[in-house]
Amino acid sequence: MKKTIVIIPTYNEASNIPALASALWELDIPRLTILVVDDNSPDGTADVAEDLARAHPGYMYVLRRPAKMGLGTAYKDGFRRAFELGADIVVQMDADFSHSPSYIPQMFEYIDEYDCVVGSRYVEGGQLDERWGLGRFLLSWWANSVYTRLILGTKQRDTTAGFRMWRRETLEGMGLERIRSNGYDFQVELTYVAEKLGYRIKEIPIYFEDRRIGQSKMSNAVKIESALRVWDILWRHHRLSPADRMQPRLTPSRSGSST
Ligand SMILES: Nc1nc2c(ncn2[C@@H]2O[C@H](COP(=O)(O)OP(=O)(O)OP(=O)(O)O)[C@@H](O)[C@H]2O)c(=O)[nH]1
Ligand SMILES: [Mg+2]
Repeated sequence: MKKTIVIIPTYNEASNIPALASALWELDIPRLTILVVDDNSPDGTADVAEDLARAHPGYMYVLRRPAKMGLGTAYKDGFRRAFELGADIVVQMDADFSHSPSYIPQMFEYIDEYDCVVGSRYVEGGQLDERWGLGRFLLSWWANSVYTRLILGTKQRDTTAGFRMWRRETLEGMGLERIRSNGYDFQVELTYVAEKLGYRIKEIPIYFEDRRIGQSKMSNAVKIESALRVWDILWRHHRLSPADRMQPRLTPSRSGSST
């Protein structure tokens, strides 16, 4: 049976984690395991997650990092830990309910046929929070679906999507050491590298709800910086081709998981 690990990077998400964990376990996906990657959140997110880990042994893990070090390295550390834990399927999602767990079963419908399934705001049927005004929507749509795609030539419409399901083999083939972005652009870099390496990506439409509780961490300055970094991503990876996929390594935990 496949082992699914959902990685949730957190910074001050103590009030979201228990409800999100319950919602994920209620999906009734066999062996669904949660890995929280916390950057020493002052609100004690890691302690809350560790209480859950004690109450649900083997289904919840907490990776504590010493300080706020950014989303990109949080995911890279999380992916490595997920491999060690024997993941066959890895899901990336935010802690704040912008990514509804209810889409995960739908993602599973495509993960045999595709190398990665993306919860997308910008394919037909996808939607942003109704509270977004037209200006905010247009700016986001333009940045994700027009600007970035024009520069990188990617097919994926939601280039900064943070809700994705990966096969382990895909993530291993990506070569995580090549991914260097750490902010919003981290997701863009994953998109670009995956496409350059010829992986098959399926976007499914999602309704993206604004965070219900907790504080926003992504400032406009971060967004602008990420927009400029698209050029760096292009420069570093434009020569990649499917021949540059890394060979998946058979780690002991992986062979253990298949028994
Ligand atoms: N470990 C870790 N997690 C982070 C960091 N920055 C953001 N996160 C988490 O990454 C996810 C996405 O961040 P959000 O703050 O929701 O970003 P956003 O959706 O663009 O903005 P808001 O929802 O308005 O805050 C959330 O689960 C955050 O807690 C970081 O530096 N380290
Ligand atoms: Mg959010």
